[in-house]
Amino acid sequence: MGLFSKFKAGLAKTHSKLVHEIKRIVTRSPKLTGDSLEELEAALIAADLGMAVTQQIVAAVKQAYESQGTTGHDVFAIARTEVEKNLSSNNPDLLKAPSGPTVVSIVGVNGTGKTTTAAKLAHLIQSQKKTVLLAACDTFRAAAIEQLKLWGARLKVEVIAGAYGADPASVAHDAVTAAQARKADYLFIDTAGRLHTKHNLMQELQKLHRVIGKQLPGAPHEVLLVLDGSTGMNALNQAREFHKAVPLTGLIVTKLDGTSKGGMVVAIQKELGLPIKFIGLGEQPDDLQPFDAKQFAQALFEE
Ligand SMILES: Nc1nc2c(ncn2[C@@H]2O[C@H](COP(=O)(O)OP(=O)(O)OP(=O)(O)O)[C@@H](O)[C@H]2O)c(=O)[nH]1
Ligand SMILES: [Mg+2]
Repeated sequence: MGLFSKFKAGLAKTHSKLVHEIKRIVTRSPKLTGDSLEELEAALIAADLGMAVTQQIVAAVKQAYESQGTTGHDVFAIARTEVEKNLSSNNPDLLKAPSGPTVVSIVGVNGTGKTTTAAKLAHLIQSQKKTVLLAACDTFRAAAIEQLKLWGARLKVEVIAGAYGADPASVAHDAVTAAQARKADYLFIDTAGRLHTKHNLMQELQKLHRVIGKQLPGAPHEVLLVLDGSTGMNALNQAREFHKAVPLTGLIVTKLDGTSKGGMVVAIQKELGLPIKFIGLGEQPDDLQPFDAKQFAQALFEE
């Protein structure tokens, strides 16, 4: 499947709801009266595009109608253009350290998809013929280490792990040592789920980053926050709080395949200005896509 087909398939729920709603609105009232503009606004908000972007789209539709008279088709094109505009500053490329392993710390609240995403990233790097290691730094949740080891066995990626209850920072330290010894290109660190409101757990994460930063200057080179796409605007708060505690370099939004609120990606990028690096569109290793603004906008609003 090509990249765009994957975007389209993964975002099908959001797409079909949006397109269905917009068609219903413009078919019933092709002239887009005040009432139908309000309905358009409601449909965009329901897809979690956020107030700012929604109002931008509605204003652009209104303006187009006033200046040239608009048809249903134009609404889709206008929405696409506006969404793309809001995402255009986004740079999804993973950083590469100038020398030595690039260390990527994967953080987020419980259950957002961190472990699965770490495995998917390892798979992606492998497919680029680069070498990769995984670090099992969730030493807290039962079965978390086995979960990552299973992924490692499935993908044939080495997993550096410690014992349950071990200090995650010491496991991370071991993993960096291993990554340096193996001359690995990338090391992905799977961390335990933690609530952004739990001060001691955020300190634990700061310590982990501090320890590997001393060991390997520049590490972690990327700190990626994994957000569950179906949690809607609550994700914004999570991102703000994590960013305060451990400066983030980017975001990954998962589970977009299971929600009709995929517009939250646009709202989040607009609000936070942090790059969306990848989106998760399923549970398989291949279901992680580097974020592409143009294709994302198209996948949401293609008629
Ligand atoms: N449909 C779908 N499911 C996903 C995606 N990403 C992760 N999942 C599923 O979400 C569930 C939780 O994923 P994990 O990777 O264990 O989440 P986690 O953040 O590591 O969880 P904790 O370590 O407990 O905090 C699993 O069943 C995954 O298969 C996605 O993009 N789409
Ligand atoms: Mg996990």
